[in-house]
Formats: sequence, structure tokens, C-alpha cells
Amino acid sequence: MTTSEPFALAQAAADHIARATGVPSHEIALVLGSGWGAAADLIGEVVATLPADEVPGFSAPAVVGHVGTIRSILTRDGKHALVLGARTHYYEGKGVRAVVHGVRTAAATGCRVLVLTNGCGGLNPDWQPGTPVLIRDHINLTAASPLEGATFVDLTDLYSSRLRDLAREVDPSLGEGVYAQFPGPHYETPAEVQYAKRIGADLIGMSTALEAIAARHTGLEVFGISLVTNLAAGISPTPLSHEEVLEAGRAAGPRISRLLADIVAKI
Ligand code: 8IG
Repeated sequence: MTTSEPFALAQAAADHIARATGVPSHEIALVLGSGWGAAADLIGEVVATLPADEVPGFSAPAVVGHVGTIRSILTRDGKHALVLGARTHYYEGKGVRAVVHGVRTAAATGCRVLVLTNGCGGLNPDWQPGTPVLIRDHINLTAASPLEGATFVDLTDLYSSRLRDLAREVDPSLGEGVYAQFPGPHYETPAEVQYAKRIGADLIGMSTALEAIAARHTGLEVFGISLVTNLAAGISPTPLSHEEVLEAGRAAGPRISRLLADIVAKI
């Protein structure tokens, strides 16, 4: 495969989305991670819902709690938002191209802004499960990159300070932190959590960093927000469970849905 192929596939997906939704171009894209599934409901009026696996390059999601649809939503202020409910994780083993296909598709549909959401483990005990946190920067611990060849992309201010400021106008109580992406799918050992803490991470998860890199490469302005769904291993006295993660998402749902809709309305 040549290095231009992922972009041709993203263009094919964007063409399909334009045809199937009747919306020729979108302005803002959102990727909904664990706990954020219902957040799109308040953003605006659904124009069209496409099963992800009918769009070129997408496949059905592997994880319970992730919605396998691509939606076109008309926001309260008249913007066309593309909501990607189907994230491909690095741990699925489909390759980094598959991981960032949604992001490249969003760019090909015309989007200028990308909102990345996720559920994650928290290292700061002040952030109890259910707390949304702005992503200020990331540490990519996957040892992979979505970029191929001599593609040198500057990642200073990868997570737009303009958009973080705007989010704090909506909710001044929002904290911000550094997100570390581990490859997963296992959670970390307590020793790995201490390592992440010492190198400067506040949040740990299995997504977002690779997507943000691909987004910056295509020129998208990136906004990242995590929902702390559990304290990371060893920070909390109790073992981690996927059930706990889902429950924290359900409990925080209404608040973070409102928050995200209010942020999107301001973008
Ligand atoms: I939700 O504690 C969620 N995703 N790596 N660690 C990692 N990913 C996560 C965690 C966590 N919680």
C-alpha cells in the first residue's frame, strides 16, 4: 500500500457520507468515547444516522458502550456536526491506519475542528469517577505513529488553548491534565501507573493521542476532553472493572452531555 491510500479511503468515506446524509460538508466532528455515548443527543437535531460498517473503511465497534453509528447533526447554531460513535482502538490490532480513519474522514468532509472524548483512568485522587477533565497535552506510549514516512509535524499546542479557554467559559470548574495513551487492552499495573505519574501524566487511557496526531497533520483544530471513569490501578483501593467504567459513564451522562453540547454551541 502507498502512503496516499489512507487519504483516498478517507475521501471515499467522506463522499459516501455526503451522499448518504445529503449534507455536502461538515464543520465539526466529534468522537464519542466511553461514557460519552449519549452526549450527542443534546447537540442538535439528527439529520441522518449511518451504520458505521456501511461507510468505506469503518467497521463495527468491538467494545460494549461504544455506539457503531455515524450521525450528521444540525447544531442549535446551524453548524453541521459529524458524530463518530465508532472508534477503532489500537488494541484491536487493525493497524494505526484504521485507528485514525475516522479522523481523516472528518477532515475530508470539510471539518475544521475535532472534538475527541474518552473515558480514562485518573491519577489525581481529587478527580473522582464521573469528573470531566480537559486534555492539555498528551504522552504517546504506544510506540506507534499514524504518520508514515518523513512526515514531521509540530505538536506544540496540539490541544487548542483557544478551545480549552472556551470550555472553561462554559464551566470554570473544569480541570486540565496530560493524557497518556497506553496500548492496552489490559489496564496498567500499579507500577506502570506510578511510572505514568512520574513522567507527567494525569490521565491514562487507550485512545486519543494517535487520533490527535493524525488530526493535527490534516490541519484540524483539536479539543480533547476525558471523563475519569475510574481511579487508575493502585490509586484506588479497589480493582478495576469494565462494569465500574460503564456505571461511572451512566451516572455522569446528563452533566457531561450538557457540558459538551454547550461547548459545541460556542465553537
Ligand atoms: I475507561 O484505568 C478507562 N480506560 N489504560 N487505564 C487505561 N485505559 C482506561 C482506563 C484505565 N480506564
